[in-house]
Amino acid sequence: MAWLRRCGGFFMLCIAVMLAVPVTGHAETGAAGWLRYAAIRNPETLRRDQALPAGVVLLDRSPVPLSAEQELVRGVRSMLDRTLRIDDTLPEEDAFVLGTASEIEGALPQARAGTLQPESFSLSVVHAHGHAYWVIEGGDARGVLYGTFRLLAKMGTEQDLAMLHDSESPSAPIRWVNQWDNIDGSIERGYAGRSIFFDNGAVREDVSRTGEYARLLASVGIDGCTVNNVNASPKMLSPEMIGGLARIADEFRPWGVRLSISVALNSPQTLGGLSTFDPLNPQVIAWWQSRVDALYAQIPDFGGFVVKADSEGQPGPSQYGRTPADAANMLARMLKPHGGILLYRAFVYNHHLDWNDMKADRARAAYDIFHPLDGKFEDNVVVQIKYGPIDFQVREPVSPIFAGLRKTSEAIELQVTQEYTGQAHHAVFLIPLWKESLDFDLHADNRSTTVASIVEGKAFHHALGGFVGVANVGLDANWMGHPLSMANLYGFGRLAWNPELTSAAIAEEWTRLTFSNNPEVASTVDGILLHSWHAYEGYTGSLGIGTLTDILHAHYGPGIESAERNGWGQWFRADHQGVGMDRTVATGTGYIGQYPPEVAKRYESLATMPDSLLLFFHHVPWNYRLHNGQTVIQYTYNAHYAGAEEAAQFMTDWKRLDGLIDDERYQKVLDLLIYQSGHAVVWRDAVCNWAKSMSGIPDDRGRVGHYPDRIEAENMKLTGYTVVDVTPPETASGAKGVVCEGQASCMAETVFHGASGWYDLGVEYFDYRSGDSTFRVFLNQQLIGEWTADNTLPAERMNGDTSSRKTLDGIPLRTGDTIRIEGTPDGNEPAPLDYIAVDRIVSRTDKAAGSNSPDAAQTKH
Ligand code: GCV
Repeated sequence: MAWLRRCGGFFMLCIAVMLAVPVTGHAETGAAGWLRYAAIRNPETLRRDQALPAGVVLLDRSPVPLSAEQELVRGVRSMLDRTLRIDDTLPEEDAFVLGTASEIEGALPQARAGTLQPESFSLSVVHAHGHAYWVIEGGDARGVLYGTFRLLAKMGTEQDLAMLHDSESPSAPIRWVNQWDNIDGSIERGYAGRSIFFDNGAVREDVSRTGEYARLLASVGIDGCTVNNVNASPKMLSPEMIGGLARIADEFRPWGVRLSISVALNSPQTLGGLSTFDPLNPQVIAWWQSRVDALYAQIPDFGGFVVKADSEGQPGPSQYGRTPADAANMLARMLKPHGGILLYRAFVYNHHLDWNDMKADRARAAYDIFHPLDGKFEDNVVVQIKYGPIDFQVREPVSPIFAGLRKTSEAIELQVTQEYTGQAHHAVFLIPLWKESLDFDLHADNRSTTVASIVEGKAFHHALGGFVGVANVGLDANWMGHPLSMANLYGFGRLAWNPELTSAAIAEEWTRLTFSNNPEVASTVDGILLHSWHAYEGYTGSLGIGTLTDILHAHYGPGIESAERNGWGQWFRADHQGVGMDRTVATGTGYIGQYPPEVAKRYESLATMPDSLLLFFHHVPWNYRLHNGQTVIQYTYNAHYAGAEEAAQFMTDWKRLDGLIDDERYQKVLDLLIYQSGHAVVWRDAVCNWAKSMSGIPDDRGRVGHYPDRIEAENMKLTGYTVVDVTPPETASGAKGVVCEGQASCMAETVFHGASGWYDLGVEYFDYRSGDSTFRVFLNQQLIGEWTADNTLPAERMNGDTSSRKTLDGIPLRTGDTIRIEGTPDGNEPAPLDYIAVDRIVSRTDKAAGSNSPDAAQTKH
């Protein structure tokens, strides 16, 4: 198939489906993200220099279009092995022509695309003077850049460019990322190393990575970045810091990314030395004005402020009896003359709620506080709202405040960094979750009002609006820690640009650009991505109960009851009789009444309540029967087992890519998926055992609490190891483990009493954040496996965060064999063990030979 040919008088680039060329030995760190511009391989490339224009002319040489020109040259060079010639004027030959509307009008009037809004673009091939001009026309400079990235993405995904007639506009003006970077260089809920912006209390000397980040952001249409934590340091407004921020803004500017910062409302007091931070106090106002002036003096395109106030210990206007509108408007008025905006987060709630008060409900907070203020905000204030009323859980209903602000601009806050969704250790593609929120129809005023249409500003005719993604990239080479997490950053940008895009389309684009156009690679990676949220929900927290993680610490592994009996309000109120929060109007907290009537009616009644959110809204008996016919308890068991099985399948699926992508990323993802499949079992067992002991109802399939293939470490013959209780108990099999303390090394030994055969031998151990214990496994006297527990998991003790599995595949066991584990502690990590699992397998070789004899197997070894 030719990828380049003449067609109907037009030159066109038909980039054919790439041959499945095996890739071997070519290492990639992931630093390029989806901008790899991998070579488009095809044997029929002989005519390419006839069809592809050889030159590019840029009609506006200001910084943003210049980036577009450079990017086009870079992308074409890398993908097609051709260097475009840069011309100053329209050449007498085919050329790429880049410019804004007025420039195109002057140079190539035939090419004008009609009215283009700011940031929009149009792509077309225009024939004039006997030549073909590939025109990238922007509504403004950013539009030229976005159009160029789109064209390059089309090439990179091997789309047929024959009819290059594409016109796109962003859904909304605000398409920002927030970074939760602290000025000491750490990142709150960041899982990919230290900050690219800050170090040691200041902007870091070398900010080159920030420019690379801005390029990635711009490539998917993101136009703003808030560089510091919403739990903001007042020092963000010091003169030295503003100087540093100006350096970052210089890196952002060529990519059309505006810099903004989060501010602490008590800064006038803590930094300015005033006795108050009352937002209506004239001295306070004057102090803020001086800071805003200083910022715009150095950063003329400064984007504005993000404010977290009266939330989780952050100071706020309530201290002076003022409202969020008082505080927001005071700042917004100063930003307005410069085109700056003020994003005020609706994440305002009391984290000292009374657990014994059955009417108390954290979910109510945003609506209770912000709905009465509707219409009282300046028009450059945007209320920034997390998709659900709690906190980025694996599933939540959409926040009712989206429909509760008719006269106030709104932005949806999505969390790219996977705080509650596996961090940098589990593959979880979040686009389907976000799509469910964006597509949800709140039926305000009895008409269709999807969340997407609200934040786009269309539903209620808001002046502004948009999308904010908490990204938290770090200095690690691959930005997000887990290579597959980059799909979430990509997807956030693509959805913010166009929320109508499907999850499948986004997954496919990302996979092709990031890994390969090889159909085997694309379908395998897409399959994993598109099933991953469902799998994760399955093994962590189904039926809308929330992510059953340790909410008081890392928010990572299972820590189920940490959510109950405290002031944080992430309760699910489980007891022996039942489970779930009663948020009904009739008998519960009344939260459901905050939704528009049609939605409220659907949620209020059990008859119309969707199973997927049942426990978020209703308290029901464990044996309550779902619409799907299963009881709550049995569904809980089934979902957790199914989720863990899906996670194991991801690992198997990924192995199909061996040799089809570069070794480095192949191995890195494989290791992560192996870990994830083990940790999914930890989750599964913790939640199922907890639910069983809470409800007293056994699994009707007999799985929960019965593990015939396990040998508990506490039941093994121990030398040096001592038995300890693990808390919470469900995070260790049998609620106990063993630790090697005060010894150079320890041993746990058992005799295998099962039938002779081939087995996968899983060793469940605990891997603390610090300390690199080593483990060696012996079959009789033969060393069959050794490893170091050097993963960076977020705890320093035995629990659901640190429980990990090492599987030794294909071990031939005979009845009477001795299995011995030797653990050598390191630092504070006492080589802790939980159990070993001996899972019978039938190897491919033996299947072929019709034998499962360990004797035969051992001979072959
Ligand atoms: C930046 C959750 C997170 C916090 C975060 C907060 C917020 O509670 O755990 O780390 O603080 O949300 O969004 O402000």
